[in-house]
Amino acid sequence: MKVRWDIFCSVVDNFGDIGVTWRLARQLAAEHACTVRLWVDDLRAFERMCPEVDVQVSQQWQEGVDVRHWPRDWVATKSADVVIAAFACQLPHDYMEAMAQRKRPPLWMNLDYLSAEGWVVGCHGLPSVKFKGVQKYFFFPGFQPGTGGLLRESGLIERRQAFQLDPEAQQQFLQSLGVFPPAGARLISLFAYENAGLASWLDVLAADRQVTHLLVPHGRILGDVQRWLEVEVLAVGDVHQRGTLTVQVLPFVRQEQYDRLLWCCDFNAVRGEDSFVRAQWAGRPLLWHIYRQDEDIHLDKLDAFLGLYTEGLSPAAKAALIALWQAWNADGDMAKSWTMLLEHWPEMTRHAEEWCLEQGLQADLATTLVQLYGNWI
Ligand code: TRH
Repeated sequence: MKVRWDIFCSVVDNFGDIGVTWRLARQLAAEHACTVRLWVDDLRAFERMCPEVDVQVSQQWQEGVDVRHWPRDWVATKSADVVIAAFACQLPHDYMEAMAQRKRPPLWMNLDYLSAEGWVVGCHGLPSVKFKGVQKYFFFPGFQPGTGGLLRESGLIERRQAFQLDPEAQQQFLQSLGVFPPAGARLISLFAYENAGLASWLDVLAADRQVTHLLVPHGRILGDVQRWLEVEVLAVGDVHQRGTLTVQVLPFVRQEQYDRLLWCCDFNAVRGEDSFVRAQWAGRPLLWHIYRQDEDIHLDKLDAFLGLYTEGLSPAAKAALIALWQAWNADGDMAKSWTMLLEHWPEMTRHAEEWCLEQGLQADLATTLVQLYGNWI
């Protein structure tokens, strides 16, 4: 009998909630032969990364996953064997009642936000609340042994490496997006929240001797790009040149295409949670715009990740990377730290691949979940 999974996703804002749960649901269905229902309360956010999604229907199959619109008025349904509440979302009361009515209670887990902080190892797998005898557990993704690991599809790193060794495949992919960078141009992708530090970065890129082609998927950073370019409008497909910098606006593409974009680029600016992880699997240097939280607690998360990621870098390269990431996350001046980072480019590039391979040694998040269920029953 196939194990049945219910994954609940409430879209708070942006694309991380649906991005993570959609990826997990697909992987459980494709690689672990699980029967997966993905309950999503906002299909419009989902449609952006999976254009086949029909936002009008309450049930549909997408890539082997039973996608359900999570309605405000819950319709009674049986509980699955494993229940995942993503990012502390509150399950419908009637569904929890259905969980409690099962002969054997389901394995109920809260899939938490990703953090590199040390306490995550101690908290991963601990019991959380109980509902009528059904115990909920914390599941923490992470970078260190003892955490739930990171989402990584089987063979991902090998596919990425093969693609990066195939200039023709990369060129074809970029051309399919209307991107024709001049030979030898440095390719950078830019996915970020609004950021006052952007102007100083673009200034230094435009003044550099090295030619840069900056690819900006449609999103929140566009306003800052537009202000810097001093143009009235900035739309998908627009290309502008300032000095040695070309800025091109791309559409928001499906997740698989976004992966390829990251694999093509020499440097990726990413944000939130899922794109941050995907940039690490790209094996290229990256810049993280972390999701802002109250009382600046996100800065602790940033420092914790930097602590892990910079291990093994030379002191000068480490200082340059930390300065750049801190400037980016505090609307600081990017010019000096970017110039510093460029001095360590080969080391940064080597290090990004090493970090990716090292992380790839950990069990991936979906496999960890499946193993956990196996041990639990
Ligand atoms: O969209 P985000 O800012 O999501 C955030 C974070 O997850 C944050 O931690 C959370 O609290 C908040 O949402 C609610 O960034 P993230 O996590 O990178 O998600 C973006 C998703 O969009 C990711 O799955 C990659 C995908 N994507 C595409 O599919 N196509 C694209 O063109 C781009 C740029 C992204």
